[in-house]
Formats: sequence, structure tokens, C-alpha cells
Amino acid sequence: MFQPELEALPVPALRALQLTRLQAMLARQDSQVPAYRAKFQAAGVSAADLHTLDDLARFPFTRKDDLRAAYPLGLVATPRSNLRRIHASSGTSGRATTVAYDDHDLGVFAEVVARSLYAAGARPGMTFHNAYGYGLFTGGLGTHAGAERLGLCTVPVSGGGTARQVDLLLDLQPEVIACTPSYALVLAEALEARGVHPGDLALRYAVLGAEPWAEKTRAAVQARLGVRATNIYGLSELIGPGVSNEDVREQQGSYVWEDHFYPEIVDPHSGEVLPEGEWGVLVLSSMSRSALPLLRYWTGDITRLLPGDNRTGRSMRRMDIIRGRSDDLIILRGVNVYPTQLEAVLATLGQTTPHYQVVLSRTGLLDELTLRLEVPAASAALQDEVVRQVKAQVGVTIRCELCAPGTLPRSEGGKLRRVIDLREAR
Ligand code: DLL
Repeated sequence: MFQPELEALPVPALRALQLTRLQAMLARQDSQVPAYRAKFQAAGVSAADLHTLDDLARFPFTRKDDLRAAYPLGLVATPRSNLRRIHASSGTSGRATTVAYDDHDLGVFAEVVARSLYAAGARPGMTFHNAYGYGLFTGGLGTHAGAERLGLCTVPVSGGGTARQVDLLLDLQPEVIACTPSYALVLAEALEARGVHPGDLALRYAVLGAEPWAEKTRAAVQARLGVRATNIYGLSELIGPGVSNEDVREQQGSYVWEDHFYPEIVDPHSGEVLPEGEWGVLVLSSMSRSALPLLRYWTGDITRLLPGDNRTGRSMRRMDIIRGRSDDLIILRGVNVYPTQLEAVLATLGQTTPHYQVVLSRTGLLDELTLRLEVPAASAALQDEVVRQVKAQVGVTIRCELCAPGTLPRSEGGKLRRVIDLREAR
């Protein structure tokens, strides 16, 4: 562990720390952020009403719309002159939002990323190929600072320019790589096209995140790059990458750095808090941020919480993979489907590559889902098997279209859009 005194804090002490930090956060919001004061008044609560962690459920959520309404810096709880950095969220759904950090927040950011990279296998002295995009996106600079904190030699290559990335992987022989999972597959293809084998590289660990992915992709990245791959999760509103990370030794759910981010899982419709183990929307409070403390932020990401305290000795809870965003939920003839569930089905079938695309269309009044799959060799039997297994495991009837290798869109370094919705276009 990078910080055993925190990562393995006994649960009662961790809960006590969380309560104290949440109380301090509420007091700060109440006194420094007029928009929060107004929200508390409207909800009939006051900052002093949090006596136990269960009381948190009485407090209002913060949503993306609150950030939009306060654009650019209306929720900031510190004087402008204290700010040291501003990032902007990707703005893939609706207008972009900005997030701000002071010195303290940048310290927290570096710390949680250092912890994440350590859990992913990185150790001081290793070289780190950082292919997350640098710029307004939090991925590049956020991961960079954490890598420096851990003591890695960082190559700030950023996203894109794949041929150059291949050169650098060969010339500098990094042990650790970080990028989106879809871009890891692009790099694997480019390396193979150049006749490079995993044995020609020093790579050992890949830290993949920023978009949903599942076991099929993990298996492909691990085999083709010769690495062990872990999931890193985060979002700009909370900090950026480094809200949680898997431990490379178990690869079973990402430890939420619970001394800084308080997780809840809520029902997507009622907002009610759900028990541990149930799937729902992840809601996070950024307990120790000073410039932008967010209360019960509705991430829109669908996951579930799993207990901590297993083989790795950490007491902090883990989160499962992100099945999708609540706004990505496809309701197909009454059945809920997330793209990662389809990827999970593909993992149970051989003969497919991890490249797939989901196309939604409408014939008459009926919605259709077509799963487009890249396969080395198309066969009617495989096509039927995919349809049959999706029906059996997910409960929906889909169409399956097999495509030749290299024909589906690839990541250009950033997040890949897998779902194409043609229903509105008609
Ligand atoms: O994507 C921060 C990040 C950078 C995370 C690098 C990991 C690695 P945003 O651009 O604000 O921040 O997008 C946040 O991306 O709400 C999820 O929907 C999605 N996301 C992030 N990590 C994962 C992951 C960064 N590991 C949004 N699995 C989040 C699935 C992820 N989805």
C-alpha cells in the first residue's frame, strides 16, 4: 500500500473521519457558497443537521445542472486568487462545465493518483508512458502529478499520434502505461502491425479508465501488450482520475479512496440510498476538497459497492465496473440494457475481438439494437450464437452484424463512443 495508515484504517475510525470531514464540508458550503446555502434552505436542512452518516440521505444531491447554472465558478468556495488550476469536463452530453483547484486540492489529487498507480503495480523508479490527453481534460495532468508524487519517470506523450507512441514504447521501454482501454487496443494493433511482440517491450502494468470497459477488453489488452491491467475511475467534478483503482493482485473492483470521496449508491428513479451490493447510481461527496467541495454529486454512473477488507488488507470499499451511465441506459422493448453487459456476453464467447459497436434504430414503432462485432472470420453459426447468448444472458432479442477486422471506429486517444443512436435522426 502507498499509505497503509489510511488505506487500511479500521472501519470505525474511517467512518469517524468521514463524519468529521463531511461536517466540515457542509459548514464550508454553508458559509462560503451562496448556492449551497440556498439549496439547504430549500431542502429544509442546515449544515448542523449531520449527526451521523445516515443523516446524509436528508441532504440534497448536486447535479451537473447545478454546475451549469453556476458556470463558470459559482460553486467555488475559496477566493479566486487562491485558485491554482481550472479544468473543464469533456462536455459530451450538454454544455461543458469547469472545475477549480487550490494548492490543497492539487495535493489531494496527486496523493489519490499516486495511491491508484501504486495499487496498479507501479513502483518508484519505473518509467510511465502517460497517454491520457493533456489539456483541459483532467486525465493527462492529473495522472502526471500523481506519477511524480509516486516517484515515476513520466513521459507526457498525451493522446493520439500513434506511430510516435509506438516509437517511444520501443525506445524508452516504460514499465507502466496509462490510457483509455479503447486506445490501449489501438496501440496493440499498431505494435502488431510493426511486428512488435510483448516480449520486445518492458511494459508490465496498464492503468485504464475514463470510459466503460469490461473483461473482454481486459483479456485482450493483457495478452496483446503483455501487461496486467487495472481500472482507474474518476470524474472532473470530484477531482479527475483517482477516485478509485483496482489492486493489480486481485483485479476485482476498484478501491474507493474513501477518506476523500464518500460513496453512496442510490436508486436512479427515487434517489433512495440502496444497500451495499445493489446496482444503482454512484453518488459521491468530495469531503476534503477546499476550492470545489461537492455534496452528494450525482455521477450518473451505474455501479455497485463491494466490501473492502479482503486479501489486500484495505478497509475501504470497492466499486464494481461502471456498467454505463444512467443516461446511456438503453431501454429496449422494456428491458434495461447497458453496453458493458453485451461486452460481458462476448467475453463468454471465443472468436470475437473486443471491438464492438451498438447501433440503435427504429423500424415502425419498434426499437432495434444491432450489435456490430469485429471477427477474424465471419460465420452464420457465430452470428446465431451471439443472438442466442444475449437473449439468454441479458434477456433481449438483438440483431448481430459481423464485420471484418479493422472496420469499426477506433479511439483516437480519447474516449470512444460505442453507442450510435439513429432513432432520433429519423
Ligand atoms: O474521465 C477522469 C479520468 C481520466 C478517469 C483518466 C480515469 C482516467 P471526465 O472527463 O469528467 O473525467 O469523465 C468522467 O467518465 O462519470 C464516467 O462516466 C466515465 N469514466 C471515468 N472513468 C471510468 C472508468 C475523467 N474507469 C466520466 N470506467 C465518469 C467507466 C469511466 N467509466
